[in-house]
Amino acid sequence: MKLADPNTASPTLHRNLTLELVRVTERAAIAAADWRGKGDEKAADHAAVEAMRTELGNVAIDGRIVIGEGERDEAPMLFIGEKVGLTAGPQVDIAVDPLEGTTLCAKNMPGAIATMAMADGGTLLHAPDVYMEKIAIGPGYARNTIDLDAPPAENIQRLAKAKGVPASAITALVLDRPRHADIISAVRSTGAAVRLITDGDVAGVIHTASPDETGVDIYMGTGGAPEGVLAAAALRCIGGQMQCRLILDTGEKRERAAKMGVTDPRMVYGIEDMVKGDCLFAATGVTTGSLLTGVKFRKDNVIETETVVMRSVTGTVRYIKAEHRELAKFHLD
Ligand code: VTB
Repeated sequence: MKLADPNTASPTLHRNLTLELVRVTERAAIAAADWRGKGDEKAADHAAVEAMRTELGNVAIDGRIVIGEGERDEAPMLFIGEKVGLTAGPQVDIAVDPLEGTTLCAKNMPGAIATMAMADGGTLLHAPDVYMEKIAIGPGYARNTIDLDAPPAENIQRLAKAKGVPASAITALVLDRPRHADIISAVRSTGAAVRLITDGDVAGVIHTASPDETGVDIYMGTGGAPEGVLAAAALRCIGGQMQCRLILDTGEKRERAAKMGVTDPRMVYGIEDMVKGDCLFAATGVTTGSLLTGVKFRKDNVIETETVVMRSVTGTVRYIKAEHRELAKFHLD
């Protein structure tokens, strides 16, 4: 894949910031993990949000949340437009999902993560928390191999042709929702397989980037817009294609989006439209899933985390296993 020229790359997103992101998602994941299996989605989410916000407050950035927990009236913290960080450093846009998969965490099921992305100010899609149509594939295919507006069966055929395999060798990852019944049957009608997930499409999209490992070739369906921007940031770092459209199906949603600068409510966004320049992406496992190991609270008072962090300037992907021994800051009981 073509990487950014380090000489012209964003000076804001310097390499050491990657570790700051890791600290932020680690802290959110640990806070959420304390709520695993307690059946309380709200409490788990709240703990992650608060922890993420606190840790972001230590980072030397002048940050602005562009997409995340919701709008000011519905989200007390990390709301869209909120300023975060020490407000002393460079201006950056931040997309957050402090607990991606609140249900997974509350039920202690695989795949909950704490995740965020950071980019230069004004370069991440600024949009309300609405649903988003999405389609994504990994790197190595010709541009426009997929088309959000083509029928699902056609996208499978096009991808199979591009990969040089029969459609029956393709696997599509889809969120298991009644709204996806047509997509699921259309995909199966081609002979392709469908892998259903109950939640967590950020990891789902990331899985398309390594089909040999994950067995996932394509992601299709409707999920949250913040998750869409986060996944786009990850693919910006590791390669791949993605097309998305905000679902602005009421006047009220269109108005909210317009206030954030969305002038064309039907626009199809590619990765470069959602993440216009260099970015950093990080995710820490809350519950063990296909992407990351979850938080471990060890008997010897050590907390273990696993985080993946990516930087688009170089395309470097790091998996960071951490052992935390200074536990007071996590405010765990
Ligand atoms: C989507 C998806 C997320 O929740 O937001 C989904 O993007 C919600 O869909 O990854 P429903 O409203 O149909 O439940 C996740 O799966 C987890 O937050």
